[in-house]
Amino acid sequence: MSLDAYIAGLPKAELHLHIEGSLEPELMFALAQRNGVAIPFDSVEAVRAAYDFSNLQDFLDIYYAGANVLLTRQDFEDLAFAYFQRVAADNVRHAEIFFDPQTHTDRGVPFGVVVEGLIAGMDRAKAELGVTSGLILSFLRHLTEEEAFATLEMAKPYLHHFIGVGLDSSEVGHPPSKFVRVFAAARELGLKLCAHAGEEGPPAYVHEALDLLHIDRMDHGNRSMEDETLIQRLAAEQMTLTVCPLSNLKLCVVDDLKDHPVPEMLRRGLHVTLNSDDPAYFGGYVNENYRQLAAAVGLTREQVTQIAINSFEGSFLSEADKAARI
Ligand code: ES4
Ligand code: ZN
Repeated sequence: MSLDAYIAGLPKAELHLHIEGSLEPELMFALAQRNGVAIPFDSVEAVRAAYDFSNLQDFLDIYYAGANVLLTRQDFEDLAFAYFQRVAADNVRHAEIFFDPQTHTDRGVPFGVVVEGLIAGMDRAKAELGVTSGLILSFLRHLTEEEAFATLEMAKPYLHHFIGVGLDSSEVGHPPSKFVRVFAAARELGLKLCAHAGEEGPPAYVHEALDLLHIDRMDHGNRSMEDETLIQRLAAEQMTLTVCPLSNLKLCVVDDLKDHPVPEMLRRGLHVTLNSDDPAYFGGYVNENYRQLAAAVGLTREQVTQIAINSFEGSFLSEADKAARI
């Protein structure tokens, strides 16, 4: 069996996925039409041609613009279900998905509309596809901690729908230290904690995510590899890293997949998982991330298997559920 076929057949969990980043151009056009929202593109091809980024901010500008077509509960349900349909074909059996409430509430879309729509899509995915999932509320780090607190307040009536909080958007200039209090408040509410760290930001931001936010899982973490003490610490703490190879390539975090840090991360005993981040924008879902990275750096079948096991181990499923599913 080829390695690609082996990857396709492996049961996997996806732990780093922004649901707004799974909005394919075809659905963007359909929702723009359904909602009477203007978008600055003539065709699906023109949208895809615009997806040429030189850094994170380049991408974020287009990603937030794309999200403008999402208005109704049905839009969010359709968005989520389309993602689950696509990844069921990749044999993703469980997904823990981020959403950015502030991207929607700041446009006047009520918090409850977003959450109820996403949950409806997740419930359908479980019933119709057998894919389980959890929802992670992510704070936009370019906004203030006060605004993050306001978002957490809006989340309180829906708390049972969330497994955790995250921290995303523009990293450089917005260190984890900015969000210490709101992360402590989220933990008090029983939520797990994730943060994007070391994607573009320096190793000092990764230290802050560990020391000040007390995260349970790290998103990206690439630049940890510049700091020997950090590498040893992440290994000792068995911290799960949700690495996103095609995202890193498209956002120029790496120049070439051949230079991707995953092989070194594995050699150093880090708990690596592979994920798609924003698959509609970065050119591939989970299996494509496994395949392209494996081909570029020469991952073995054993390494690929370990990464898939890590994806369940690093999930926020209960220990009993993990044991049943690995
Ligand atoms: C994101 Cl790749 C990435 N980094 C930070 N924030 C994000 N939000 C959506 N995708
Ligand atoms: Zn991300």
